[in-house]
Amino acid sequence: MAFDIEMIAARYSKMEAAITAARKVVGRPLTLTEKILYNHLWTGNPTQEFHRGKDYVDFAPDRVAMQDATAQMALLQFMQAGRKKVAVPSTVHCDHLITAKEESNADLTVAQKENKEVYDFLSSVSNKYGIGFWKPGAGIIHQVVLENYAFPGGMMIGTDSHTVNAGGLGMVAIGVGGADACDVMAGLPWELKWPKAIGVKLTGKLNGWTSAKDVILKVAGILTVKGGTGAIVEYFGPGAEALSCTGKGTICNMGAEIGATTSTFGYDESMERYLRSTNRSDVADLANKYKAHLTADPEVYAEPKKYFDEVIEIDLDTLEPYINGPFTPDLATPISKMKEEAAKNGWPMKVEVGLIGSCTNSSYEDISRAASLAKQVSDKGLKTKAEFTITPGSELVRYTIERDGFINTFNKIGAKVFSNACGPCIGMWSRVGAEKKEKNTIVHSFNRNFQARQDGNPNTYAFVASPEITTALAIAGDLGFNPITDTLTNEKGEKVKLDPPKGEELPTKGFAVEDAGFVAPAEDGSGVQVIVDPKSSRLQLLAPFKSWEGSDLKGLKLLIKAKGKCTTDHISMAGPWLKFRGHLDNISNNLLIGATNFYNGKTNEVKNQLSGAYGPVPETQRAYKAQGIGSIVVGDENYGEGSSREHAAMEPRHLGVRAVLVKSFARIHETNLKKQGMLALTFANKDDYDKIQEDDSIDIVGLTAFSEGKPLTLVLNHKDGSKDEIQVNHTYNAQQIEWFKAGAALNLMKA
Ligand code: MIC
Ligand code: SF4
Repeated sequence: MAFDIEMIAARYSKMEAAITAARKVVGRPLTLTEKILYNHLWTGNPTQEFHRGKDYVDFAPDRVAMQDATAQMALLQFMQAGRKKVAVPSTVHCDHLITAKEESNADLTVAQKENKEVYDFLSSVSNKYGIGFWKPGAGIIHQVVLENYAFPGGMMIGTDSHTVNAGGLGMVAIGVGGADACDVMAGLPWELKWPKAIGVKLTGKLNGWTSAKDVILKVAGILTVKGGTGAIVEYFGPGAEALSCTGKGTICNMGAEIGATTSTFGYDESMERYLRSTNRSDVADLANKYKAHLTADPEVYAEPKKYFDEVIEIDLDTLEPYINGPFTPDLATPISKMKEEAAKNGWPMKVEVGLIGSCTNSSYEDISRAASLAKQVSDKGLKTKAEFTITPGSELVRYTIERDGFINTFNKIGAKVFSNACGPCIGMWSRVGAEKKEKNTIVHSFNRNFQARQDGNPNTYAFVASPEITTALAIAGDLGFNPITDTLTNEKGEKVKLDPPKGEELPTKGFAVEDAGFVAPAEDGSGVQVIVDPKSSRLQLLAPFKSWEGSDLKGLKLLIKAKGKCTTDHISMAGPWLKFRGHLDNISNNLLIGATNFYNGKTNEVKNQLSGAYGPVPETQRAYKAQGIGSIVVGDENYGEGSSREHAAMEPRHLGVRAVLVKSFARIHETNLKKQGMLALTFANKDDYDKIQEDDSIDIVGLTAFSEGKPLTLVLNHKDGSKDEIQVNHTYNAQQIEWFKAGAALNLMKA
């Protein structure tokens, strides 16, 4: 039986009335996304139409999921809200803090020891407040959610940008910062700007070497890392129905990389099969009953251009496998062009490591298809040229693939099987030799490949591909190898070709597991004690941020003018810093250390305007803080892309940065800044970025009349005594302005 089946049944029972009312107010057929959104309004059945890209709307999500690296901050905030129990079903998943080094069991034992304090904290908070706890080794949040909690037509939020994975089971699942999760767990509404709608029509059928991953690799190439901003992507068409449920999950998962709010698919037989195979026939039966409401109205898919703001069509019959990268997930190269592109750009051709798995690509189907390639290594007398690693997405998948002999097959090609955890994907990878910073190439089936993300080495060229292509390239050890056309020379000197991968969507013998890793919370947790040691380096109770002083901000120093890509990995690095995710002061020592300083092209070296000396960003900012001087951060396009980590907003807030002024923001980061009482501003004229000088003292004018839709003015006081005045825009609504005034959204909740 599924978890929380009563909640699911209750949600389904409201669908008919909500959707009928929505059709009436909107006056036309509805997309699936619209049906789900209108069925989750905080205020109940719709009485007015909401406008895409304009209206802020309050929602009532069905559930909340948190992973350990972000749950710490989310729960530290929740503890301040003074509630007894979470208001909606919620879960915590221990997956981000396990370093991949030797192999799964050994690594897990080390992690349990090293992170004991954090795991104890998370499990006791979960126990106290009625939150389901998935212990270390249980699996990666999104895979576990897909296997246990996602349901067609539902809405959830999660403190991780890849929460969107649950779109593979027809949900609207959205990544948020911990403060948003905290609101929903405390029984408050969750606010989102009504999204725009992108439709992706899939025709044909995957074949040969192509897999679901290639769909999203291609879409990323078309839309780029910014192209999905503010939009929900809805996939449909005969090609969509022909995909497996987990393949749909892969596509939705990596939709985070195009900045999309989320992606989703209509309910179909692949979802029914997946629900039944994961022990949720009760959900499948309910979904079958309400089928018509769990997909768009037929008119929409018949004439998509009338109902979506943008429509993309992809023919799966002719889709080629793609390899995306290096350093950005949207640089898409079809496999047939890779040899040429790599040579042209000087990308290292030798593949050192192939890594499969992660939250987006570790389904039974993925693993069985990759294993069919690994099997050919001995069958054809080949030798695998690169190292090869696997990070299974969950214990359910790991146990089942072991039973079915796949782990054995991978072991035969010298693979390392890491824990069911994020591992190398998030930089928790103790890669031998990475400290030498040599130029080298790796290929993986994860979804992010920002510079230095996997192994901390800025000279690692990381490429993203399907598990099948990753395996083939690891066998060949060559980035330019195209398994569709090229041959390999085996140990006997013969030329051999790899046969296209073959696999099974779901295990014929069914899934199996001994201990999936779930710990249910106490019925009554009021007696449970949550202990935070005041001397801890890993956990720190939060002190409230100060409220706004009631005046314009004068004499802010420019902390850094960041140049080019500035993702949350640049603002608050993961990997070795993950251990401080529960300790705001300690993690603040990584503030913006990865961002490139516009004035000298260097990372972590900015001018301290008080001393004139150059030094690390966190130190420089601490010097301003010590003098009670505020500062401002300036950035480029899509600032804060990538993760949902609110540390990227809390650290600058904690250290006394007052505003972040950029050409454009990524959605989650912009909201995180607002929630923490910061000013998130954009240039009205993007060229004004060039007017910001290194020694500027900056005034923000207009705050006493801060209101929705009204730009603010910035006065740039240059060192030579001259001045520039520029206009800056913001997207704060009335409620969000109150957050700014109170010093943070949390301060209002407590008031
Ligand atoms: C990621 O893939 O970058 C992460 C680590 O899962 C993040 C969350 C985090 O920073 O903890 C995400 O995608 O939101
Ligand atoms: Fe973990 Fe990577 Fe998935 Fe993020 S993208 S949840 S780090 S496996």
